[in-house]
Amino acid sequence: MKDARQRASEEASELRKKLDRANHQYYVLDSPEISDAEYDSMFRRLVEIETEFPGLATPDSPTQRVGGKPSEKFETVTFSVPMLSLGNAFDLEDLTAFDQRVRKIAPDCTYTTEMKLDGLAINLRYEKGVLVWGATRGDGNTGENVTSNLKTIKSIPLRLDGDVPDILEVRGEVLMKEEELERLNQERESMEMAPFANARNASAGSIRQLDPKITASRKLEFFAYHIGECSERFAETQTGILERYKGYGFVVVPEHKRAKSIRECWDNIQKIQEHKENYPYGADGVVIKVDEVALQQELGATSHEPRWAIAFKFPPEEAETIIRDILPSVGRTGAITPLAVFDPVRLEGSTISRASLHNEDEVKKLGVMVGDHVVVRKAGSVIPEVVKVIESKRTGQETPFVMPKHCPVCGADTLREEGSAFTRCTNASCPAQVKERILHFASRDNANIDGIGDALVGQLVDSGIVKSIADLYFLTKENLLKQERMGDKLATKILSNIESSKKAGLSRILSGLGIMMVGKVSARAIAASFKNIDNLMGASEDELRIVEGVGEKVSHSIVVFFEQEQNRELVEKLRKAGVVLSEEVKEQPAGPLAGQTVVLTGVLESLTRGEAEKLVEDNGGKVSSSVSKKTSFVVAGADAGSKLDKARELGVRVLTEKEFLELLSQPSTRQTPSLF
Ligand code: 0OX
Repeated sequence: MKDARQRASEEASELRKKLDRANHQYYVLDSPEISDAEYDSMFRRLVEIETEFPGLATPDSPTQRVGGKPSEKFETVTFSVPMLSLGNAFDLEDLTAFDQRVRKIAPDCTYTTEMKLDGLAINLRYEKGVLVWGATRGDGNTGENVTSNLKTIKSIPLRLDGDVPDILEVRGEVLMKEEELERLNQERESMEMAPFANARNASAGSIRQLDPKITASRKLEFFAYHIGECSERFAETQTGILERYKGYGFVVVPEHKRAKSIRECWDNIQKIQEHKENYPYGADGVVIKVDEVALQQELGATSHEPRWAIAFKFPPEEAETIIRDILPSVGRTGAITPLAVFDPVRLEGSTISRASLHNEDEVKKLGVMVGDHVVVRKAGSVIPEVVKVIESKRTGQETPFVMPKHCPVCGADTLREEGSAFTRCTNASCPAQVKERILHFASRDNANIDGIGDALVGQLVDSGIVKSIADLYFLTKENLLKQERMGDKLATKILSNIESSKKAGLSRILSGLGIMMVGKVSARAIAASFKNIDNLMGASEDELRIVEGVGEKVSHSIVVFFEQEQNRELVEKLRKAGVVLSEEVKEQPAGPLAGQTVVLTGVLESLTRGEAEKLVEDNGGKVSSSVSKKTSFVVAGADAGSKLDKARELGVRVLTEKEFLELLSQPSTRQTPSLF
């Protein structure tokens, strides 16, 4: 006789099959066969069984979709097959050039065209048919493990049935319908949260949620279009890959179609473009791929793009609107940026009503005035910009923008120094500057203090509680509870985030200070060389210039920053608060490249760019993106351009890929230079 556990196990497996089938019918085929009530009742029964017999819960059970425990931070995963991005084409000429490059190597290839979805690229890894992890693309070599969140997406099968390779990585795009974005934004606005600019940001924001329950509440969908690691030959063509994916229950990228020639691809593109407005998801182009997998392999890839595929980008949408105002807006460094405010227009899936005009000269160049009819678009499909004035619609009533003589926020004098494009507010304590400086300091790349956003900083500065970055570290719960929309739980969380940021390390604190011309990368190099703030504050311009990437202007800017009394006071206050002002000294791995700075350029034959960078670092060297006299050597592959020229000009040693690999097999005698 069967025992209770075995009966429960059989019932659970039956329920899982039925629920998977129901999910597939509902989310993939869009034609449900059972009612919601039936689904819920089966689901509840399965939860009951898995609670009674926890050992019976499987990772591919539909109950795992509702979201597990919130994670503290995502772990990273390394891709065995890098996740490549795509080169762009903007017209038929670009496509013809692509076709010529392809046909040199694969004269008889067939192409496919498919929609280019504007979401978040994801890799799903299945082992023996079970989803084991899913990750975002990250830098292409390592991504964030967001499995719990991906499991909440109903169109991602947790298990693949039938003939499945032992290892299969399915790649595709996660995104939401435009109408779901609108719903989400209405909800956010009602909670006074900033709306998402587009479906891509909303999808990325939803997938990178630490709490999977939040992801589950967003209607995300997955579209498969590519393959990563696979333990066997999966299909002969791109079309075959998609067909096999469909067989497993995936929704595949829409509009995929074969084409014999690039001309036929162009016809497909025109057709897609004509009806893209009716398509419910955000799409920003059409991807053209060589269909035959064997030819794709023959064509190979450059360091980050396949040579067998290209993205045709739809031309940016433009709209006409009327400028209602040009507001001077004060930034972190006091720079006053003219901001155009216009009648809201919908572009590429979102509504825009403001665009930066950058500076006084740009306003003059565009010739834009308040009351003008203008054409606007989104640069790179993201940043709103004013393209041109429609002069034929001028009435004579338009008024020009005048850069204010006094700061619109604090009233101090403004100044445009000779040679600078920017007019600045001269008062370093101007509340607008203070707010922006604090937001910059707290931002993710710097001290990374979650919860310190626009609204809170505005209140804290306006009420006089916070006058400088360092004041953040002296905030009390009482201070926070006095602010709007602040509960005990949130206040505790913010204080704990502020506390954790004390250990962010010198490089993040340094880039957070907002020293002019010191960004994330140079701050990292400076912190690594000077080790602590006292060494740095005592450094001369000459000493600073020894650091890779620090030239005349940067070193001058740093010295001037630390000469200012209020900045020295700021550092002392941070120190008093217990903020770590030193950098943990990471042991440089020893190796033939110890202490050497290497620049990689051109297309390498046997290594991807990521592999080459890793080799340099694993052998004790540092990779730099620009060639200078401090560069130890340049590794130049095919089509190397300006960096190779610069190396020759400066007399920097140039190695071929082969010479580079040979060098790594030799022992080294050079030591890592350290200033301290
Ligand atoms: C898309 C999309 C992106 C992937 C790596 C080589 C070819 N956003 O819809 N990428 C690809 O393919 C790339 N196809 C797509 N449809």
